[in-house]
Amino acid sequence: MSAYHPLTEAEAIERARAVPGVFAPGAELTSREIGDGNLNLVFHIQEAGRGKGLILKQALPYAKVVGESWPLTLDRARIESEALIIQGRLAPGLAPKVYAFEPELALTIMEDLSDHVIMRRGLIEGNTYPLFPGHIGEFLARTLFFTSDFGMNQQDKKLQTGRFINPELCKITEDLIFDDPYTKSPNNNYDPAIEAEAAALREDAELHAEVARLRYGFLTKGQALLHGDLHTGSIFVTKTSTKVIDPEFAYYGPMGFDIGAVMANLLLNAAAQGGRMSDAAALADFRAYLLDTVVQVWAEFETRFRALWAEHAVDRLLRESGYLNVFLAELLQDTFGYAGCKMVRRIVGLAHVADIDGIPDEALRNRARRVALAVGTTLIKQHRTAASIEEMRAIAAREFAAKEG
Ligand code: SR1
Ligand code: MG
Repeated sequence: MSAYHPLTEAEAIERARAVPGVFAPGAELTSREIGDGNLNLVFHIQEAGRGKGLILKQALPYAKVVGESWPLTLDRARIESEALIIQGRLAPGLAPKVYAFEPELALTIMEDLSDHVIMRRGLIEGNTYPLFPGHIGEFLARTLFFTSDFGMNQQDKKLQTGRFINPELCKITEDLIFDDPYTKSPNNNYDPAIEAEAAALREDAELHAEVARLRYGFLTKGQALLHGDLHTGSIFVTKTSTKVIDPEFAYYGPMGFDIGAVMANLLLNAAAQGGRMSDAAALADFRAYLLDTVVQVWAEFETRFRALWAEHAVDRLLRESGYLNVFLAELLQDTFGYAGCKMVRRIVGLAHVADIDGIPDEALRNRARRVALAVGTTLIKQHRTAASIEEMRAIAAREFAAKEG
């Protein structure tokens, strides 16, 4: 019989106590279930009177956001813990330390990051993170390069691809991002006030043709081991530190899907701030910061990726043929397209973002949704001609002015 069962808080404390070298013997420990994501239980275990403790993350056999009617593999916990370990090794300091993985309980025990905040929350509150572009550029460049055919033994990469076959989690993405928003799906979830915009998504053949290309890329382009769900709710930050968490959607896919996810969530926050910040100068400043961050993330990523290529590219023909420039030009275009898809899904699809859904005023909330849809659909439609990251800044600024002006 399987030993799997959802842990009680008391059981979580006992598991945490068994991790050597963290808590004093016999210490009084408290547990709080803090999971606010869509899928898992998360326990925060602390010792009375001391700062940091441990995080225990346990996969549930169904999608928490929907309920037991949506069963979901527990193998995602293995994938997440293995991805965390790989990402932590490739990008030191940018992922939480994993202390233990207990497969029979689908349980990962990891570093407590409660001295950080979830980046989505920090941005909603109008905070800035000047070191973030360098940190996430480093994370993206190193994790994507060193798990790809550019930076990893190509036979080992094929074997590693096999360990990250993640069909159920990929299916969620395939449905929620690359299908549902463009059809009448029971998964969709949007305010009737934006019915006209939702209908336009369903009827736009030009848009469907571009989404189909991006969907096919997600299905087939096994370029690198992706995080797979790299939104700002999967990133913990302080002013000086960035930690990427939650890679349960990890699989071998197109690099632009991860980079685009970061861009999309910065742009969703920028759209949301139009309904949150009432002071025009403060709004302009914060949006300028967000759009600068978009540009810097790409620049930091590209600089590092080029340096890694110069020093570590394993493939002679790819290295010596000038292929890097061709690759990066296509990657930028993928980044635009996937960023757009990720914006659209957060407005009309199943799972939204608090940046926009938490805007108190209903009219401003729905205006922010229209703004986000306009930016997202433009990114998708223009992705195959994108030649510079500056075009992303320009598209966002233009749509903000057009829809709010
Ligand atoms: C049913 S899961 C919904 C969403 O939550 C996760 O964070 C992923 O973004 C997924 O698409
Ligand atoms: Mg997650």
